[in-house]
Amino acid sequence: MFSRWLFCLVVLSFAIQSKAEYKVAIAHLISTNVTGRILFTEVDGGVLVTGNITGLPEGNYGFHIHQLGDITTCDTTGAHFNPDDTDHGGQNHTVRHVGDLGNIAFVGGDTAIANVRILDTVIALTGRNSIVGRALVLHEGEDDLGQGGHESSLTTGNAGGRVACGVIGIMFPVDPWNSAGIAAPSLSILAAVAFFAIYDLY
Ligand SMILES: *[C@@H]1O[C@H](CO)[C@@H](O)[C@H](O)[C@H]1NC(C)=O
Ligand SMILES: [Cu+2]
Ligand SMILES: [Zn+2]
Repeated sequence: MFSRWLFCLVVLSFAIQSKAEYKVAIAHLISTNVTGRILFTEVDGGVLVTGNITGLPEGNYGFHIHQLGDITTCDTTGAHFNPDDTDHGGQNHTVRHVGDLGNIAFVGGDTAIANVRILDTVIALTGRNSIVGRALVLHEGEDDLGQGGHESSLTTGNAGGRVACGVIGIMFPVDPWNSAGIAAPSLSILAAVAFFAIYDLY
C-alpha cells in the first residue's frame, strides 16, 4: 500500500523539478544612433546571447557586461564585470573578465547590422557570475582582447568610449529567480520519498 504513495511522490517530485525552466534575460541598447535588443538565454552548458543591433558603420566593436546597472550615462556602469579580479581578455580566453564577450561585427555596408549569436560558458543568469541587474555596453572601437600592448589593453581592451548601454533585466519566467525557491520543495519531497521507501521495507 505504501508503494502507491511512493509512486505518487516520485511523480510529484519529477513534476516539481521539471518546473525549473531555462531563464531568459533581456537588454535594450538605445542611444542616438544605436538600436538593439539582446536576449540572454540559459542553455545546456552556458548562456546564449542573441539579437540584432543597428546604427554603427561596418567594423568590430567591443561588447561587454559592465559592473553596474546605473545607466545615468554609459560611463556610470563602472568597469567590466570582474568578480574574480583578473586581467581583461577575449571571450574564449582562459584569463578574462566574466563580462568579456569580445567583439561583435557590424556587416552589410551602409545599412550595417550586427547579428549577435554568442554561446558563453562564463556568464550566468544566477549565482556568482550572474549578469542580471548589470549593464550591457557597446563600445566605439574594437576590443584588442588584452593583446594590443596598449596601457588599457589589460583592463578594457582599449575599446574606446561607450556608444550604447542597457540594463540586463528579467524576461522569463516571472517566478522568483532565487534557486532556493525551487530546490527546497523538491529536496523535501525527495526526503519524503526516501522516508516512504524505507518505511515500505518494514
Ligand atoms: C550619429 O550618426 C551621425 C551620422 O553618421 C554622426 O554624425 C553622429 O556623430 C552620430 N552620433 C553619435 C552620438 O554617435
Ligand atoms: Cu566595456
Ligand atoms: Zn574586460
